[in-house]
Amino acid sequence: MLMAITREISPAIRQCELTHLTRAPIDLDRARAQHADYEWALVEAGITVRRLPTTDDMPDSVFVEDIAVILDELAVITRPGAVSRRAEAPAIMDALVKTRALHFRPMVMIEEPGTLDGGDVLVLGTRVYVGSSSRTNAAGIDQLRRHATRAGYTVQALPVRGCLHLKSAVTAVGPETVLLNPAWIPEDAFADYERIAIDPRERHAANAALLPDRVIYPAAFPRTRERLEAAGVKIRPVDVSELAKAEGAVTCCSLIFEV
Ligand code: CIR
Repeated sequence: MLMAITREISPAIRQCELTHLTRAPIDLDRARAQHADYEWALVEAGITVRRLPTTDDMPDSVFVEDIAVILDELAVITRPGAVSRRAEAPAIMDALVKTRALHFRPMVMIEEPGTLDGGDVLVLGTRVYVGSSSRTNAAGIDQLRRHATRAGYTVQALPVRGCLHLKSAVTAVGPETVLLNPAWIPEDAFADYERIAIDPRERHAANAALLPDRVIYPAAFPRTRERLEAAGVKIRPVDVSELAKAEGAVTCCSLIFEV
């Protein structure tokens, strides 16, 4: 059974971390409605959703993806690069216990001086790609490499330039297919995969959330959506315009794992 952890939007989201965007007013009610529709898209795909509560001192806590990397064999609790986000981890660990995610998976932690954001980790089969970014440092990458290698994965680090996370630049849209922004990630790093490039007029269009039979995809990128559909990708569109103002996209709002 597939399970997703999500987390409600903090009223403090207006004070969220921003790296490449300028602050724009966020309509909290609208953001919550959009987030609820995103969760509904997970439910429609047969995924059981567990939404965690939050508090008003965790502006970015809706972006649960950054706090853990859940492989079939182990769960890695990250140490986020933004200090303001480190308080988000205990509730996620608690939820992993309660959802039985840790029943057959050991849990390991990224430790100081390592930093790692889950948004920098792209898992394609037994390959793990990890972005070296403003959030994820060399020590964090080394620790992830050690843990994932032991579990049978190969780990490749890639530089992240021009965007926040590796998954701002490239995500999976099928078992052997990636969607990428060639301006932010060298295409040849993914030469072994089918590649779909975003429409260059839609810079933030490379983040798609792959579910077993469909892809959750932002309504804001119709031109890239056409390219995906032409390649046979089934799209469930979501309007995430308010979360986009917080520099979030669609992978970042859930942690999906098998229980
Ligand atoms: C941050 O800067 O940490 C948040 N405002 C956005 C995080 C988005 N996370 C993601 O795409 N994995």
